[in-house]
Amino acid sequence: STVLHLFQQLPIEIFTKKVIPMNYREMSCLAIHDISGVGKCSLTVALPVLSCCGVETSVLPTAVLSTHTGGFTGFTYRDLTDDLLPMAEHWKQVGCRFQSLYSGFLGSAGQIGLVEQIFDWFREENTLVMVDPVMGDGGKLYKTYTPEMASGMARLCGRADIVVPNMTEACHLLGRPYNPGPYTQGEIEEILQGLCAMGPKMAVLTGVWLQKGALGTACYDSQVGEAKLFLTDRIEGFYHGTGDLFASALLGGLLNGAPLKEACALATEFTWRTIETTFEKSPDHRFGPKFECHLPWLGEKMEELRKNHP
Ligand code: PXL
Repeated sequence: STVLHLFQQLPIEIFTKKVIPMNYREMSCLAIHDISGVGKCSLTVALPVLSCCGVETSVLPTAVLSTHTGGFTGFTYRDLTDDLLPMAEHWKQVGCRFQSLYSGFLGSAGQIGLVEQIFDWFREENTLVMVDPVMGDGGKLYKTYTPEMASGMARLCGRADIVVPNMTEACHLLGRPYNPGPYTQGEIEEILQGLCAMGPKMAVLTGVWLQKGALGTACYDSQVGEAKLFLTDRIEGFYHGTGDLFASALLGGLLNGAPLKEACALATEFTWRTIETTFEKSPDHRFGPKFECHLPWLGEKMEELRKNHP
């Protein structure tokens, strides 16, 4: 019948019109992190946040864990080091290109070297490379982090356009003794400039505070030459996964056209909103930040950015 005929035609029309070659896409990202099944950090945070920001995100999982390593014991850990280059090679074969490359938690010194190589393969003239040098927090290095990884992480940061360490990581990278805070504005600026001296054009620091009751982030764009601080009311407690949440939202803002300070302000507010909900509603913060209900807010902010920075 005619109806059946039309129905059979329809998918052919749609498919032929929608075949788009997998070439360079604006607002795209290759996210290189582990995937921890429970605990909401790394890829289980980067993927939803970047998608919400309108960024087409591909993932290169460095390891599969049952949970993240912060606060849980007995977690499983499946290392995927041997899969990294074959996966990236396949993407090269099928013509993948990415506007941004974003690395986070890495499991070994060997993995850091492979990520450097993958950066080299996919970096183009205008690629934005973000390195979150995930190494530790609260003055302590994570259980999986070994001293051999230090020089590799410094090298990887040197190849980034933007780095996003917390205070623990920044001090470790710069060989400074860890200071639990409070910090002076001069100290914060010195650390940000020290990070940029390692190679990246931009540095963003999390976990900064000048006085009790406040906590936030600071950013420095060496091309603009000014540091900016973004402070929010401190909410007591320790919140796993919020560094990844912040870095992902920051990258989303930058890819949507925001200058660094605007992206940093937005990502700081998004993270603070999430922490507030986690504080109110989560009996056990190890299970991750309650960010989902704040994604619509983030999505709206990204739409505003696209309108204001076409
Ligand atoms: O959020 C950083 C992170 C990522 N991945 C794994 C982790 C952590 C922090 O503890 O353990 C596996």
